[in-house]
Amino acid sequence: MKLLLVYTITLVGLLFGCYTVEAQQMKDRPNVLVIYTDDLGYGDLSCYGATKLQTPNIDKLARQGLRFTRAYTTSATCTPSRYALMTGQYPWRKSGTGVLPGDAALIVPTDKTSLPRVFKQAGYRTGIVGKWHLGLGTAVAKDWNGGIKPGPNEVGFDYSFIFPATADRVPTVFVENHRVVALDPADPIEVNYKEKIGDEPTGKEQPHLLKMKASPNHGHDQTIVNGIGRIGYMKGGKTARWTDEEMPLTFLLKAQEFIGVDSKEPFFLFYSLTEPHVPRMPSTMFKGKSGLGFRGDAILQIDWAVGEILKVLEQSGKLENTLILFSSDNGPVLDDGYEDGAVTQLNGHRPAGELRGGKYSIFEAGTRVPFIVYHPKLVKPGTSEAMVSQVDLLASFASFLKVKLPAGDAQDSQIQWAAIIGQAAKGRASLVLNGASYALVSDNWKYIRPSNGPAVYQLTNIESGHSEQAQLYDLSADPGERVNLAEKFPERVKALAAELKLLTTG
Ligand code: NG6
Ligand code: CA
Repeated sequence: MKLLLVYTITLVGLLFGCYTVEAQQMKDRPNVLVIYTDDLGYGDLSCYGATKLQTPNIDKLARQGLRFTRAYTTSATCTPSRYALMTGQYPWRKSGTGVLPGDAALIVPTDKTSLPRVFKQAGYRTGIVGKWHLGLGTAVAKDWNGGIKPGPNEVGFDYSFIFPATADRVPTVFVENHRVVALDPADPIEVNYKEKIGDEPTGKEQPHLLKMKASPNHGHDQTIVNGIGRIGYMKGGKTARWTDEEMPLTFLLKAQEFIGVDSKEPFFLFYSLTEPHVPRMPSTMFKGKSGLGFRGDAILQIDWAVGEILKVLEQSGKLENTLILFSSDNGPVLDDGYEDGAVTQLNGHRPAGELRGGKYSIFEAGTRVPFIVYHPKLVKPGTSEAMVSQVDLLASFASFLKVKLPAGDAQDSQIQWAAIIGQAAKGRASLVLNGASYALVSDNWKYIRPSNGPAVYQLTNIESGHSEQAQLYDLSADPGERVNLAEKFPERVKALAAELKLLTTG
C-alpha cells in the first residue's frame, strides 16, 4: 500500500514536472520576425562596411546580435530564393521557379511543410506582409476581382497582406487574405502579359507621361501606373492601385499592427520589404536624403522602417522575446530598368562590398547577402563566419520548435540552428548556388560550372560569371573571386564538378 502511494506520488510528480517544463517552453517560445529585403547587397549597410550611407537601426541589430559574413540565398534572383526559403528545397529541383510574371499561378505546394507551417504546428500566429512573388491561384488566367486562391494563406499564413509579384510588374495592387484591397466592383481588374488591354497609356507610347524614365530595352514600358511604366498590362482597378511613395509605409503599418496584436500565441511574421528593388520611388521624406539617388534613399527608408518596427516591439513588451532575422533575397543591381540615379549618383558606394558580380550573377555578390540574427537572450552577439543558407531556416526552426518533418519534405534544408544562434562556429560543409550558372561552395572552395553566355550582362552591367572554362576560387583568401585557380588544382576541380553533378542530378 505504502509502495503504491510512493509510486503514485512519483508518477504525479513526474507528470507535473514534465507538464511544467513543457508549459515553460511553450511560454518561452520566441516571436520570430523575418525582415526580408529585395535586392539589398552585401555591401549596402554600414554594418557591412558601407561608408557612403548610414543604417543605424540595422547596425544596432548587428551590434547586439550576430552578423554573418557567409550567409547565402540559394539563387541570384527573387522567386527561386523565396521558393527555397518557403519550402526548404533547392528551387532548381522544380521547373517554373524562375522570376515569375505578375499573373503566375502559385508555385509553392499547398500539401507540404512550409516555413510558416512549421510555426503553425508549433502553435504560432503566422503572417506575411509585403512582397510575395511566388504566384497566386491555380492558373495564369484568373479573376482578380473575387477570392484569389490558393496563395499565402493556403501555404500556412493565417494573415496575408501582400502584393503579387514585384513593384515593377502589374497588377499594382495589394491583396489582403485573398481579396484586392480597395477594389471598386464597378471597375474590375484585368491583367495581361502578352498583349495590351484597355486604352490606358503605356510608357512606350506616351513616355512624356512618365515621372521616372525607363531605361532603354529593359521592358518597363507597358501600362503606366502612378507615372511609372510597368512590365505587363492592366486595366481597371483604379481605386485599388498603390502609390509607390506610400507602399512601404502601408506595409510598415500592417506589420506593426500584426506585431501589436495582443495574443497568447507567439507570432511569426515574414515582413517582406520591396526596397531597394525597382522602381525605386521612396516616400517624399526620403527622396534625396542619401545623396546616392533613389536607391540609396530606399535603403535609408528600410533602415527607418526597421527602427519603427523595433519601437512597436519595445512598446508592446515583445522585444525581449523576439528573434529578428534580417536578410535579402539576392544581390544588388543598379540599373534594373529605370533611370533613378542609382548609376549616376553612386558616389563611390559599393553595393556588393568586396564581392564580385551582383544580382543575376553566379559570382558571390549574387547570393551572399547580409544576414543578421538578433535575440537578447538566445543569440550570442558577434560575427559569424559559419556558412548558412536561407534554405536551412525551415529545418532549423523545426528542430528548435520540435516540429517533426515528414520524410521527403524540405529535402535540402539542413538543421543549422546552432550556427544560426551563434553556438557553433561552423555551418554547412557545402552549398549549391544558382545564378547565371551553378556553383558548389565546399568549405572555402568555390567551383563554378562552365556555361555559355555573356560575361557581362549588358542591360544591368553586371558580371554574370559565365565562362566556358571551369572556375575555382579560394574564398578565404580571395572573396572577390579574382584569381581562378582551376588550372592549378585540376583534381579539386574534378572532385567538386563531380559532387555538383551528383547533387544537381541526384
Ligand atoms: C527582371 C526585370 C527586372 C526585375 C527582375 C525581377 C527585365 C529586363 N528586368 O526580368 O527589372 O523586375 O526581373 O527581380 O525585365 S527580382 O528581384 O524579383 O528577381
Ligand atoms: Ca529580389
